[in-house]
Amino acid sequence: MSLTPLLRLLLLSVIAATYSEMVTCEDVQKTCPVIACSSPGIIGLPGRDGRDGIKGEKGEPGQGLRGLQGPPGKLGPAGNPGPPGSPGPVGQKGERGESSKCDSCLTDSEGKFLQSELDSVKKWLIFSLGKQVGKKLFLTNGEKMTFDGVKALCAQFQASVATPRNAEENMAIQQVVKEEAFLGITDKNKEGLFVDLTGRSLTYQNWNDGEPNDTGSAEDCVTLLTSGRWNDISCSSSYLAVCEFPI
Ligand code: MFU
Ligand code: CA
Ligand code: CA
Repeated sequence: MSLTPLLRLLLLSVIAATYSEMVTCEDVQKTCPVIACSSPGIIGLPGRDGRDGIKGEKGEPGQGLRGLQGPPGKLGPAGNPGPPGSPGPVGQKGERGESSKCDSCLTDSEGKFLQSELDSVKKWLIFSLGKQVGKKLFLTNGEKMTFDGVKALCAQFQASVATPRNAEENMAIQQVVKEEAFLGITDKNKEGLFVDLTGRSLTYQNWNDGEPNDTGSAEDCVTLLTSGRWNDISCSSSYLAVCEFPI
């Protein structure tokens, strides 16, 4: 709304007069006793807006619709390590390690050298003293002794009393000895039933004619005659000792 300058001036005059009349007559009388009081004037216009009041308290939550669920949050930090698990099953035996623990161990080449030397010595021994058949080596020390003496002698050398399992082995023993020798065969447990020293029955036999005859009911051991045939004989008699060695 635009007011003419004249109207604006008139309005300002009225406002000014109103404000001057807001000072009461009594106020004026205190300072100026000359002015006489008269009847009250007209009620003035409302005053200007007051200043902003203090901030109010926080309101109750609104009742609007719930929003959509947001995206998943970022990955949290790693947790603490858990307690140790129970021991697993025992693994397979590992391969042989380097011989770093023993100072006196042989190197591979030293071992190979010694093995070849040992093989040579075995051959000389077989050539000069014994007779090899398959995996058996028959050897005699040339001594005559009782059957129990032969057993003990052979056991001392991790060997057993010579026991031919076939004609070839029987001949090998025959070649090793030039005299009658004990074999690893007896009928001590049951008369007439000849078995080897492990108790197994015989699968090869080469008895001399008329043997075994258990002369004097006292022949429970067996000898190899120079002919290669077998005879039952007293175990307490003395004959050549022949042992068989596994090779
Ligand atoms: C035979 C053999 C005996 C003994 C004797 C001298 O008997 O059977 O074991 O060797 O000869 C007659
Ligand atoms: Ca007998
Ligand atoms: Ca006999």
